[in-house]
Formats: sequence, structure tokens, C-alpha cells
Amino acid sequence: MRIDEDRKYMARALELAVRGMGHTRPNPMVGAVIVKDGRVIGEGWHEQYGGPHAEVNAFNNCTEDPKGATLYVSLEPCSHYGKTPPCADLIIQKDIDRVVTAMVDPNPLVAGKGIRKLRDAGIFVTVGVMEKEAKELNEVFLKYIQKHKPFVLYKAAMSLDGKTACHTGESKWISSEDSREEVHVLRGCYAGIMAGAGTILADNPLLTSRTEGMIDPVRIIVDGNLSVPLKAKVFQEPGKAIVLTTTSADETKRDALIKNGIDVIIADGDIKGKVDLSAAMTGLALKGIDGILLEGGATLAADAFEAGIVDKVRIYAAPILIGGKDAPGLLGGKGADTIPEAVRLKNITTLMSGSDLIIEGYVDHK
Ligand code: AOF
Ligand code: ZN
Repeated sequence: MRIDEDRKYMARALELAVRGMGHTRPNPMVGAVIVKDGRVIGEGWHEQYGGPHAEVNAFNNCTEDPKGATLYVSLEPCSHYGKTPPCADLIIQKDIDRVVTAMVDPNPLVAGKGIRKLRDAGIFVTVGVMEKEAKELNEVFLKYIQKHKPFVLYKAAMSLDGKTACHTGESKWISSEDSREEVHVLRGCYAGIMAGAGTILADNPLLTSRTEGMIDPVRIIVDGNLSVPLKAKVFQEPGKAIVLTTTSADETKRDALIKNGIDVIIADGDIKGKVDLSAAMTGLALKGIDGILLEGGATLAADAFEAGIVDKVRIYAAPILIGGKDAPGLLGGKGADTIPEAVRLKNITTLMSGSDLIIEGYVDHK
């Protein structure tokens, strides 16, 4: 009985947490529900970075005294003084009887200390209700806080035979309108969006979210030789673009970018003019980029898998067969020599988006 109840209210806390999507980064999305005598008396979520935590908002929204109530919160209540005082102290002060949390906060400043504080104060704490769902919701936060590198989602649309365009280059449109709209929302969920110089030169895309209420991602352009001109659409918003390049690139071009408010990270790879993507990830994390949506092209995608920076894959497979041995496929580069060397995905899920099949999975780094 209690297990069912716990799951029900935690599911609600997670639902509330999602409302912060795109606004809390690099903080996690957190939701809280306060239940007294079987009734919900307060709800809240972490609405934006720097703002009050979920628990604080839930207490502020309480319709009656929460003394003796149960608090459901999708992340361990914090124990540290950050931008806000510790939630654990507030919970103790409000005389809550029981706290149910989905997961321990991996932030080293908290990491179990919030739970300890509550237990020391005599509060009954249950940990791990809907943990898998909570961890998935905050997969970006988890990677960023534990590995100090951005979480990378590779997203692509292809025909059922794995092509991303016809042999003529024509690619509009492979995926359905529903999928294309969804991708715009997805862009607003990540701090950065990454594309290669080839894609920018070919399509001159905006790489914005175009979704009301969503913040546009920082455009991260991989351009080892600085071949993308300053007039490219991705460079028109100062402070919203970062170029990853190498020391082989022209210095005057580099200075011009910087003068126009575009950030530059230099990361030399083994091959002259080729960016070391793994090293660049560290540089991006230092600039506060916690998550990246990697969108084309085929060469960059292949390099990203080879560099081991991709965490998750989301592929929109459209019900068309393009054919043609010269039509481009998802990944360029040389490709795997043998099947065991191929990139393997695990924890696969599928869903439909319009007429497209979405296949999602995590890269098995072995
Ligand atoms: C909670 N409830 O709703 C959230 C928590 O700088 P601050 O004060 O906002 O603290 C940020 C850290 O607090 C963040 O990295 C994570 O460890 C935790 N987030 N904790 O009790 C919340 N958002
Ligand atoms: Zn807190």
C-alpha cells in the first residue's frame, strides 16, 4: 500500500520537476509534493537556476501547516549553503515526519549529508523510490557534476535505409513535421548545440529552438581551420556561439571572431587542423556547458563517436527508402573494421513521432 502511494506521489514530484526543463541548468530539475493525511497540501518545483529549491516552493504553496506531513522530493534535500540555504534545515524546522526521495544528490557538497541531517533529526527517510526515472530525468546534471564534462546527445534523422539525404544532396524533409517540431523543443533543453563547419557552410542554419519559453542553446561550431565566415547566421548573436578550433587556423580570423563576441576554444588533435573533441569537452564544461545536442554532419558525428564523447543517441527513422550507393548515411569517417568494434547501444527505447520511429539508447562505453 505504502509502496504504491510512494510511487504515486513521487511520479507527481517528477512530473512537477519536468516543468523546470531548460531553465534550471546546470542545476537539476527537482519536484516536491507535501502530503498530509492522504491529501496533497503543497507542491513545488525548482523553477530556475539561482531560484528557490523545489522544497521551498512546496512549503510556500502549502494550504495548511505541514507539521507531521510526508515530503516527496525527487532529489535528496540539500545540506549546503549555495545560492539558497539548506533545504534539510527547513524540513526539520517545518516538523516534517517523513521524507521520501528518489535519489541521493551526487553533488559532492551534498552526497548523503542531507539525508543524514534529516535522520539525525529523527525524520524517517526513504531513499530510492522511482530512482531510475529520476536519474534519467537528470542525466545531464549527473554526468556534469560527476565527470565535469557535458552530457552529449547525438540526434539525427534518417530514412529507413540509413540515409540522411539523396545522392543529389536533397534532404528536405526526411522526418515528419511532428519530429521536426520536437527537435526544436529538444534544442531548448540543452545548454549547447554542436555542428560541424561543413554543415554550417552547406545549410547556414540558425540552430535555435524557436519554441516559446525555451532558451536558445549556445551554438558550438567545430571548425579546426576556421572556414566558417563571420556572416554565418550562427554568429549573429554575440555571446551565443563557441568555436572549437586548432592552432593551425588563421590568427586574424580567430581575433575577428573574438572581437565579435564569439568564444573560441583551441584544442589541437593528433592530425593538423583537427579538433581534439575530448579535450574540447573539458573546455566547454569549464564554460558552464552541461549538456550538448549534437546535430550532424556525418564527419563530426563519426569523430564524436570515435572520441568517445557521445552518451546517448536519438534517431528519427522515417518510413522512406532513399537508396543509392552515393547517398550519405548517418556516420562518415572510416567506420568500424569489425562488428565487435561498432558502437553499441544499450537500454533501448522506441516511440513514435508522427509517422517516424524514434529509437533511443545509451552508448555502451564498455
Ligand atoms: C534541493 N532541491 O530543488 C534542487 C537542489 O546553488 P544552489 O543553492 O541552487 O544549489 C544548487 C545545488 O543544489 C545543485 O547542484 C544540487 O546539488 C542541489 N539542487 N537541491 O534540495 C532542489 N535543485
Ligand atoms: Zn535545497
